[in-house]
Amino acid sequence: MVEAGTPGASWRFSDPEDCTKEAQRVLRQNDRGGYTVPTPNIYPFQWNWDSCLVALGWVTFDETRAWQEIESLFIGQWPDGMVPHIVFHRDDPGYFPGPDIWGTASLWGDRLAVPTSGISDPPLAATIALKLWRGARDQQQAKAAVERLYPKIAAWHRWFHTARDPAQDGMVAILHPWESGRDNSQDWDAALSRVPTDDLPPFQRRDLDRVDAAQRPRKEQYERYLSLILTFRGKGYEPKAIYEASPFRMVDIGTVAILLRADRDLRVLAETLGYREDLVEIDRWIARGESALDRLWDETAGVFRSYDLISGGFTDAITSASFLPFYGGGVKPERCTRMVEVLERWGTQSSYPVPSFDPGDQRFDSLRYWRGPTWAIVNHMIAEGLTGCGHEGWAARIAGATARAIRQSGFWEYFDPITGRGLGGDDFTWTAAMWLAWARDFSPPNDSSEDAA
Ligand code: 9WN
Repeated sequence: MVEAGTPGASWRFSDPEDCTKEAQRVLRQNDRGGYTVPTPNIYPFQWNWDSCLVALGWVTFDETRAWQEIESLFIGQWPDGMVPHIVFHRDDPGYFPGPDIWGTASLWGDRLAVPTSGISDPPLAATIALKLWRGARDQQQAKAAVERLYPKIAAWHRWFHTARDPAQDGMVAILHPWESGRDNSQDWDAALSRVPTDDLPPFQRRDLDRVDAAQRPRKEQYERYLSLILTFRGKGYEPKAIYEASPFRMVDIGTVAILLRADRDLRVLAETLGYREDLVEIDRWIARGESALDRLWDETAGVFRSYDLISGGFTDAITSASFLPFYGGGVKPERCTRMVEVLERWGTQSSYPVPSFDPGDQRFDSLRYWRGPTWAIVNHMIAEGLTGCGHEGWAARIAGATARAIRQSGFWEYFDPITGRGLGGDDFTWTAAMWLAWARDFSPPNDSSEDAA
């Protein structure tokens, strides 16, 4: 069992430079040659949105390696354009559900280079590719990488806008909580309760060998995660069949916001590469995304919310993803102001914002994964979006709190937003990457005293 990091009288890293060296060490340690595992003990494969965000860490000290991180992800791309949330480059018994449960290895004959999961993840690749290209010291290398990546990323976006949006109205659906990256969020409670759990084969979770059960999803949730996989597998992962069969069909506000931003960034890539013929299709995607975002605004709560396509209503949760439209961009100023008011309230109830769930709601749980803890990657996206709409003060506050949690506790998967205690897996790649790419610039100066917080 991993001992979670507790902030003590002294910081784990009193000197930010030591923190930077350690972050680089974590990335190198978790490098498997072209891709980085999130943390070896718990997640021994390549994860999709992890890799995209981790590239932002790599680029701070190895630009070539950053491009590899994105390119290796597309080794797992399906012929229909879908980019899976896990790529199983090598087998490893340390994770459940592994490639045997997903059963995708023979699905596409020899058209699939490696086994993968059968669902996707929030699409960050276009945004990260554009960012890497803009900041590249080696412009020749960057342009060549973007030229290789562009058609693959465009095919992935096309898959989201067709397979997951049959109504063609921008309400792009996720069919499994894992596709949001926010697995056990309160956003999914009601929809998950519709997922049947009779006739499940016995299974053994591996996450609880390594992490305290109080910090992980519950058994009832794992049963439903597995049930959905087996339903999709039974239908050969055929997009129309699984869309119709899934009792879980949710418009995740996080995915909609990230996809909208990614479509805008894909448009810039297309224009810069001179692919003007693609712009009409991308503009259509952007218009649909903007209209969906508008439908997901809850005027009463003053935030965006996720939506249940089966029950036909908003979820009853306000989560950190409700703030990701800042990252998506284009939120009207009056809505930004309302959202910042909600952040203000959350900020009075948590010293390390942004908690993954409303700290004023009785269902808030400061330890349990996506039901309360704060995550560096989500904080990074929210802060970047806040800067883009003129709320630099809040952006700096979130960055400073993230830097403080890391320097006090280390590179944990997530943190208690009340105490800053590190939770989940240690030596976590994307937390180290967020330090390198962003949080370190907002860290207090070298000082070992608690007052520096
Ligand atoms: C399921 C790898 C991934 C992240 C997700 C996070 C967690 C997996 C799990 O770990 O999910 O995909 O087994 O718990 O929720 O966001 O990409 O770090």
